[in-house]
Amino acid sequence: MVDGQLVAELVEKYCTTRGYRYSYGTAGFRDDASRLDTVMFATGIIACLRSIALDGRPVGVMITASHNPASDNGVKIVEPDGSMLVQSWESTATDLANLLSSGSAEAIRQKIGQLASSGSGVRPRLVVGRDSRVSGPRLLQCLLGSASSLFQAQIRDYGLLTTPQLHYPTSRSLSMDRSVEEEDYFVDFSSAWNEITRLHDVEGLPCAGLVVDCANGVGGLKIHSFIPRCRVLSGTTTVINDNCSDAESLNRGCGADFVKTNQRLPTGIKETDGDSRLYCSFDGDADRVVFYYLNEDSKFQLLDGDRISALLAYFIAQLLEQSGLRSVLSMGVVQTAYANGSSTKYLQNQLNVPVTCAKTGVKHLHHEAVSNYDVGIYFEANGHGTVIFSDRFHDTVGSQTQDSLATKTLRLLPQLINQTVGDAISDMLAVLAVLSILKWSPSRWGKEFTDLPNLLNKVIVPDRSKFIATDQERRLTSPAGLQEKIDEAVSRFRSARSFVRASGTEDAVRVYAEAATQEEANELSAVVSRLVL
Ligand code: 16G
Ligand code: ZN
Repeated sequence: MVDGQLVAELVEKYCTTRGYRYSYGTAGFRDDASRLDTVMFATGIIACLRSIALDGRPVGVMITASHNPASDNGVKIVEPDGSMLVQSWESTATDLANLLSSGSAEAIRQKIGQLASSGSGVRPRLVVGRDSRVSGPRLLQCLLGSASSLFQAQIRDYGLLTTPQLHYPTSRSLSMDRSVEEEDYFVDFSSAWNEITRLHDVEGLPCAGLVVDCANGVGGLKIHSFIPRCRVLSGTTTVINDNCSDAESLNRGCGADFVKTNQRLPTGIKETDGDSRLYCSFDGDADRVVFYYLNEDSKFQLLDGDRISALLAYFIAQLLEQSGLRSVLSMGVVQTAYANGSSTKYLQNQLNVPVTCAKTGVKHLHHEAVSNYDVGIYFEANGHGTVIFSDRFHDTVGSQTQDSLATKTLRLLPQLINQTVGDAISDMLAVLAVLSILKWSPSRWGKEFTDLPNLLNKVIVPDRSKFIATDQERRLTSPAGLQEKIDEAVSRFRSARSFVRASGTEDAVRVYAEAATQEEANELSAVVSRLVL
């Protein structure tokens, strides 16, 4: 039995935020860092219980607030297979955090005493990492406060990591007979890159060079260790916004979210640069990436997650065709309601690739990709995504007797693409490999289809929980009558589509509108935004 006095002391020391309501949302707990001590202590307990429930298999904990401002932070739990915490445990995490925040001292002592004694002799194992935020080390102490003191967990703290780097050792710890090191991650992905580019005799990029904007986050630190290992890239890559020691500059005027949301260049790149390089931006924890280039008029052209899906689908469909496997293995793309209508049409009509729509949030897309396809390509428009290859894919491609270039390439792709979770570094390599093999310049990639003009608006409402969506968030069932009004508004515009959904990360609702012209998209957005208020 855990000593009640110890519980009381730990709670007093680590759970100083009281009377606040927490919720384990789309990407874990996320909030202003000053309020997260209590929730970190709760997360230490939940992560240990999850590991115990899985017979002591290692559970990951990543401390990050991704693209949010430097003053925020957050935490998410990773399953031993590298996927996100199973959904059924999310409410357990929320309930415990709220009990620690608002429960009576006696209720807290009893609950923690009971939870900490339920280990049945299994010692939990945790794998921990954090992004570059200043609050990270302090919040880590709160996590250790419960995991070490109450559960005597075996903890491997990797220090500064990108989110996908944390997923990597979490999912590999059991299959290796030695401890997984960060070096293994670098070696795995750089070897796959070197092998695939050698196989195709790639000696240069199909553009004047590559510029990587690291959002002044942890990705900046890691990319400097990674790029020198990669043939072709080491001589052609410029890294910018890589100052993760300047805490306040994180995600400020730079990074994937800034570029996608504002549809403009980040700090450090000027339109007058007017060159034919390919640019990409990571977000603060380097789990997503968007690309862009400057066209002949030096205008910014975005190549977002929809474009990445389309490029990979085009390439992999071609490889499957050349290997005689197009009708043997199923390939499909998973998008969210935010995907541009043109990209969906392109995939379905030009490439003959089935498209499934999932709810926003990586776990939903991942699930659809795994459930439906042998090659499941999924990207949110914001650049978050990856490709999943099924066991049947590996068996079929592995047992092909003819060893064509296409088949060899199909064997290498799953090593180049981080299948556990979206990964800015690995996704960047996949895109660069495909462009180099196809000899497509950035503008050639951009010409595959033309986006429908669109606008994403944020509306602050008194209570976003009133907005209940259905049909993968494309329609509302509540407030009553609102969807009918949106339908009526949409019917007045050409090639139009609009939907409203409550944000999972901010206290607001989002209004998406697309139409034949930018003026119409803007007008539709304004009309629907007024309906929401
Ligand atoms: C989270 C999701 C991201 C999604 C975003 C939507 C993960 C790891 N992250 O950041 O994929 O696009 O939420 O935010 O799932 P929203 O609900 O505020 O629109
Ligand atoms: Zn992120």
